[in-house]
Amino acid sequence: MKIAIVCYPTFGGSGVVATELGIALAERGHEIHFITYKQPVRLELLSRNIHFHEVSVPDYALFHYQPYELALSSKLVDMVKLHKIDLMHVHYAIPHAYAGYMAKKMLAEENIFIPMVTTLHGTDITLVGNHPFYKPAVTFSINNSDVVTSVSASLKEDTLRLFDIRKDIHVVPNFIDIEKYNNPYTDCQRDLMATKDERIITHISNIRAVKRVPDVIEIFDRIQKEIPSKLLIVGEGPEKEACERLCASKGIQNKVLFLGNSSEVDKILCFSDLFLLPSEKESFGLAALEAMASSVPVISSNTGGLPEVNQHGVSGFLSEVGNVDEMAQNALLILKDDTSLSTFKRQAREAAIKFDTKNIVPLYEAVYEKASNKV
Ligand code: GMT
Repeated sequence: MKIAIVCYPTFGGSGVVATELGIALAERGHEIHFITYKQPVRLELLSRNIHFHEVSVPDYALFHYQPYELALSSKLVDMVKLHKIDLMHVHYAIPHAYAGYMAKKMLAEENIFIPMVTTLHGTDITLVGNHPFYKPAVTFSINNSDVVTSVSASLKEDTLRLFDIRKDIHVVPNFIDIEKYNNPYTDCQRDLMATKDERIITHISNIRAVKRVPDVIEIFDRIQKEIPSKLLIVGEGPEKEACERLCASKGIQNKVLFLGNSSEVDKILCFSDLFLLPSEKESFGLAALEAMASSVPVISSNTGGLPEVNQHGVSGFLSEVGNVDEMAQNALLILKDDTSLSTFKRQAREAAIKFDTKNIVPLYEAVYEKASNKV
């Protein structure tokens, strides 16, 4: 099929999933057209089956807000016609599903009928989309998609609870290329980060309030009092400075490394012993899955879709949001000796295998088939 993928090109999980999906579909013989405002971060190599079309929004002084949705829907119309695209797959409801719907309507005027699949990723439903300013438009664009998918059963429940939805929602979980992680050829430079006797604890996120990074620091503070360890915080975001100040106030700034954004998380995870994800909300937790695929056990909150990913007592442990004492105790249980750590490492990897690309991407292909039969 010729598929247009609309996504955010940033480090966020929705953009990463959309990009990895496009790459996997291209490998399976589909022709993929990424349509967004910048080349997606994980799309390093363009290939015969992968194309990128940039949406540009020229600045015009009259506009207080530049109309991105308008430019995106016009670009979609032009690209669908030029490349004879069969289907649009939009990731993240705001504003992509809305722009996709407008493109569909404009194309229908020219007797071109194209199906649209919308994938809901999380904050488009639980945080932003639920705001009264956006809710009618989000409800409308979900109801007018040909097929809707969500990345977890929990996100499906949230969507049905928060919005007036008349559509079936298909759960298609996040996925990872299991071969890419735990790769014996990865250049695993552990000694750059810590000494031999130290455990390495990692957190990766966009350092927003929803991720509760201060809880990460609280948990780590308790761990480092018992076991020599280092904390690596990967990512950039608005809470970063406050977190740096918190580390300084606790006197642990020399044990916490803020590494900034990275497009090579597999290289960081390969030398990590434990992953912390104590989020307030998390529709799936792709970062936790990437850790597990790298044989890194996960201490997480039990919110949203996390219990569908992290198996309590197997790939790590889950606790109530904010229960940093319990999270630290469970972390110590995993880290206390090499036997316990290697058992959890093995189990984390095993629990990740069911989310391998080859098991999940065919579910999207089935969704495309279903959507195509609807127009
Ligand atoms: O919160 C993030 O890490 C970014 C966010 C996004 O919109 O890109 O991630 C959401 O989508 C990911 C991919 O489906 C999910 O794995 C994340 O759990 C989800 N984030 C939240 O629900 C907070």
